[in-house]
Amino acid sequence: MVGSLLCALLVSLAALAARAQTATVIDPQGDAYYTPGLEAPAFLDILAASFTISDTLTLTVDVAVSVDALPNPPGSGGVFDWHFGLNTDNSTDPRGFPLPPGQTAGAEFEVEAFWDGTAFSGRFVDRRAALTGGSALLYSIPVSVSGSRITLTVPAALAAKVRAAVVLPGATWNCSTVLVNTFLLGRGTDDAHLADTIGRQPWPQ
Ligand SMILES: [Ca+2]
Repeated sequence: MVGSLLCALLVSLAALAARAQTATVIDPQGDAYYTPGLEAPAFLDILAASFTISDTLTLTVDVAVSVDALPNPPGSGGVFDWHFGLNTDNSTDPRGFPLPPGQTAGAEFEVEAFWDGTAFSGRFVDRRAALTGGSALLYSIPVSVSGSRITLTVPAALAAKVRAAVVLPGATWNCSTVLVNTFLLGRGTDDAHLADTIGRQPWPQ
């Protein structure tokens, strides 16, 4: 009896672990511009982005060319940034990082890949502490590249924070590419140059 109950429980747990929620969005090619008339590089031109929720979070962005051999970002301390915003609660707008201290943005969490001219790195940011006077929490996360796809993986312990914070139906996610001329944006948004954007999308169901 105990054995069969345990077996049923394990089957249920396996089903829970296997059930992933995914959202994929397609974006036009040739629409990546820093400003009108100033074209951004094709590796910042988003063709598709996806967000999959299981035990971990997996976020992919497909761009118009391979990202296997990227140039140095222009400017001192510059990085290219493939960025996801996760807006788990549409009723709150945390202040500050990575924006200047007084500015707010809707995303409670950020997941992003950086290229600094030498290597890729991945970062997960929990911005919620800013709602109660604290500072954003930053974590390094795995990033991998293959051809024209960049894949970010949010480990289970961090993914659990996101899943627990989701307030449906207002939760959204978005994806954008950015040239950042100064790595930490405390100096103002003039340092960040948006290239391409997929606007807010419904949370994966
Ligand atoms: Ca595009």
